Amino acid sequence: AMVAPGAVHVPEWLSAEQQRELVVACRAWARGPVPLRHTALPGGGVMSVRTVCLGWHWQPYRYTRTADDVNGAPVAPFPQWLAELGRAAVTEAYGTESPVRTYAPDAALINFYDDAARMGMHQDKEERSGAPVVSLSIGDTCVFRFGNTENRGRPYTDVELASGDLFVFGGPSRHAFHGVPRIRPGTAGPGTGMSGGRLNLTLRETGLGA
Ligand code: MD5
Ligand code: FE
Repeated sequence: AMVAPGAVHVPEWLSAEQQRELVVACRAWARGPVPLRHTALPGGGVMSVRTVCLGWHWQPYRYTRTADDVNGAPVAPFPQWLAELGRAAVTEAYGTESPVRTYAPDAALINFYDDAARMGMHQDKEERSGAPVVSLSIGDTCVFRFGNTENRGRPYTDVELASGDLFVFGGPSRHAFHGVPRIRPGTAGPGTGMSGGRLNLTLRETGLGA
């Protein structure tokens, strides 16, 4: 379903098997070389979600190759199989007339939400590419707030993102404000591979080059 121009929600896109495989992969990435952690914010706070990155390490508010704000380790590589999944996602969302041939994500942010985790309204502006962001959700359902490009407030649309759902943000939706105001604990069905909480993977083209 097209939620706004360039913003496409595809419920139940990932199979149960794909979800379990992604959870297994994320568990391994969560152990290192840079561990899953609450990102420290410049103002002294920490994010309630826990994050691990692939390809490029996101720190507020830039991408680096090493996790200078965590343990100094080089970020884990971005695997080609995940880029292929990203191209399949863009094709699913936009059809074959889409920019799928050139979609080449080189970074992933993997966010883990426990029952109390939230993400405030923000824009993703660190990427120097007009390419879409691909979002994959696994585990508990969340309320995803999709806003406007002007400010954090209304108008916005609340969308429930459930396990296996795909969301692609491209075109004019790429720089919309968005956030996750709540998780719905215990809503993941059996067979997702998660034992509580929500996992979100976002695939991005940083535009930063090799
Ligand atoms: C999440 N993550 O569910 C969300 C999904 C993040 C983040 O917001 O920055 O890690 S990504 C949703 C997204 C990405 C890029 C653009 C837009 C939404 N958008 O324009 O609405 O953990
Ligand atoms: Fe975001």
